[in-house]
Amino acid sequence: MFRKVGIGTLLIFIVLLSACVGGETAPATTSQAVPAPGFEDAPEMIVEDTIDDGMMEGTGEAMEDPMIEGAMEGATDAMGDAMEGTMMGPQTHNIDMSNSGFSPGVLTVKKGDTVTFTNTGSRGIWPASEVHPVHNAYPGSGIQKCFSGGDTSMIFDACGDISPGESYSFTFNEVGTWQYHDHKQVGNKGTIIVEGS
Ligand SMILES: [Cu+2]
Repeated sequence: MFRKVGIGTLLIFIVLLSACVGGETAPATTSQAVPAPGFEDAPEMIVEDTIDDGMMEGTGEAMEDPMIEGAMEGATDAMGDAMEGTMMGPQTHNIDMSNSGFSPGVLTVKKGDTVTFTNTGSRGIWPASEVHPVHNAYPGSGIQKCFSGGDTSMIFDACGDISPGESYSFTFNEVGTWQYHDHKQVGNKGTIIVEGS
């Protein structure tokens, strides 16, 4: 929230700066104008004009400063990231399951994201939460729930073989580091890191 306000303020500031710089090219500069008769002795006007010109020139130089340009680019990037994070919503990530293991072996996602495990191997693969054989490391999970007739969508367990070419998807709503394995080849393991949204 603060970040958005900060970016908005910066953008307004940039617009104001642009307006100032634009004004510099306008024919309104009066410092070199010949004072009207009778005003030669008005030092206040001359001082004012000098200050205005000085400010405008200073602003123009600041806009060309690479440090300022870098900050502006950074603000634009930050805005893009913020939009991606808040407007794109939950993402879906893919993990390949082969006969020899999972790829990527470590995957970081956001809370609410879905991971789709696709079998690219040639035998049945059964992804499930650690710890073999009970599969209860992920909150609420447990291999006994696969066979109790209840809703298995909330447990991190495929509850059976995923055939070659088929996939299994699970949505991670628990923040933490969750290890899993292939129940048919227990040495094949992977890790899903779930970060808060
Ligand atoms: Cu197992």
